Amino acid sequence: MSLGADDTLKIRSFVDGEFIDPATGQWLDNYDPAVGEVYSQVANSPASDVDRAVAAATRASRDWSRLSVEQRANHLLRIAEGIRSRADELARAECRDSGKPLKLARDLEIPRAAQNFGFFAGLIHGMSTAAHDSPVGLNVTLAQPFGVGGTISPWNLPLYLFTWKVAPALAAGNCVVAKPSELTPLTAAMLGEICIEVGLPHGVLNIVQGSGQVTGQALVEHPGIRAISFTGGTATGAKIAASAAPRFKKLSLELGGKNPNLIFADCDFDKMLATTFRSSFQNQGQICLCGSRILVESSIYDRFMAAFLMMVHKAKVGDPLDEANDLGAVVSQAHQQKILSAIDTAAAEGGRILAGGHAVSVPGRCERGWFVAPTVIDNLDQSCCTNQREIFGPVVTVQPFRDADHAIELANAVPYGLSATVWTANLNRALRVAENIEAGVVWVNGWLIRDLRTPFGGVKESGVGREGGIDALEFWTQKKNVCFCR
Ligand code: TXE
Repeated sequence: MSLGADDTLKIRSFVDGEFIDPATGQWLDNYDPAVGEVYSQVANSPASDVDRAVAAATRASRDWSRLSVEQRANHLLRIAEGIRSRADELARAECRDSGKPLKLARDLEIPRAAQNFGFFAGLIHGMSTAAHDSPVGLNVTLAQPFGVGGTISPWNLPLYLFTWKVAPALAAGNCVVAKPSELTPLTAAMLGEICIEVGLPHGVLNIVQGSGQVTGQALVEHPGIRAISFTGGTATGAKIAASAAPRFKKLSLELGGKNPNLIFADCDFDKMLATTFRSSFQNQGQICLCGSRILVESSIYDRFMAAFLMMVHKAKVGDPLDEANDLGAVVSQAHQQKILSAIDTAAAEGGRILAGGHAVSVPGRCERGWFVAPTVIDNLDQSCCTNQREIFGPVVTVQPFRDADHAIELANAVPYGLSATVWTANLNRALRVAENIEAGVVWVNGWLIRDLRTPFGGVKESGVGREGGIDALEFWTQKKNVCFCR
């Protein structure tokens, strides 16, 4: 990264250990969503830059895949340390690039980015090789890396999700060509600087910056990349799957969600209320795990609504640098418009907007930023558009349910199946509900508790494949059986 001739910050691709200009000379404007202004430019790397990155990764992969587990783990640990040593700077960069509250980036996301490398550095020590003996042969099953892996990550948790994909791919012995979102490219570029600082061999991690249509598509189509891990919207996931299928690439797709939050009358009300506020509005609702459909047992519906609305009305939306604010800006003007138009649709469908429902103007430095008030809507049927489509903003709907069966029916009546939250003191019921909910992740009496050893992913239109723990290392390797014949 450096300043261009016009003094604008230029965010370049990182290829073979150095930062390069896009071969076509094309740059995209990059905005600070909290102030609504361009503050840098990001390379829109064409297919030829992706070629360069894949060639560098292919060269590097010979040595990288032959390193001992300790040597590879040490490189990952040095990256983790490099992230920690620049944590404050990274958190500020993430806040500026995405509009998210600084405290969220600083306390959760950047520490987790470092932890992703540390975790997989540890986990590879436990990778084992299976052997099956018989009178006619001894079979040894090798788990071999692909050579070069591709990763495509979104803008909502930029460095957190970028590293969540890159770390296991590298740990398993692959070199990587990684594409961050063009809306939030900055911290990935800083990670490139960290790779230089900690002496990661050239070509092991390459970061191609650019749009999905240009750079992302080139990465998906590249014959040198045999496995791709993607997190983003369901529509983009479908496009990627359609490009990858005829090329027989291995895919992991983490897509959207429309997650239910099931609240039974016997729950710990105060804990549920505080957590439900977070699961609704953390990161302005732009987390695939946010619970955007709140389902409440009828007997406590009025009590819940009164208490929840009081919290929502008190919530502070504003400058993400100000620690007193609960919500920052949404990621872009286009995304703000998408959220506001989803709220209009909800009103047209007969929804009652009980809180929010509008953009927020923030005086001072952020007066032109893109903010949306936390919004609560009820009086909508499960089948309406609002309750079916992902909004990915600070917008939740609330619906009453009669009993557990009704709650499960409502929970499952969407095309998605990423996560769910169940609030009840009755653990038998919690287990039955959890077993019957169509989701890859279910929390009982909590939310967003993530143990990196556990599998993470969705069912139905929320994706295919699992990330996390040993599942991630399995994704990034392919099995080869070698039979020593007797
Ligand atoms: O994401 P995209 P968008 C959902 C959310 C949001 C919607 C659209 O509902 O409103 O998706 O968001 C790259 N080939 N989520 O359009 O397009 C792109 O450059 C290869 C849920 O911003 O999915 C970026 O790096 N790559 C979600 C990444 O895909 C392509 C997080 C994600 O962008 C590509 C984000 C292509 N043809 C949005 N087109 C979650 N699951 O957490 C785009 N990309």
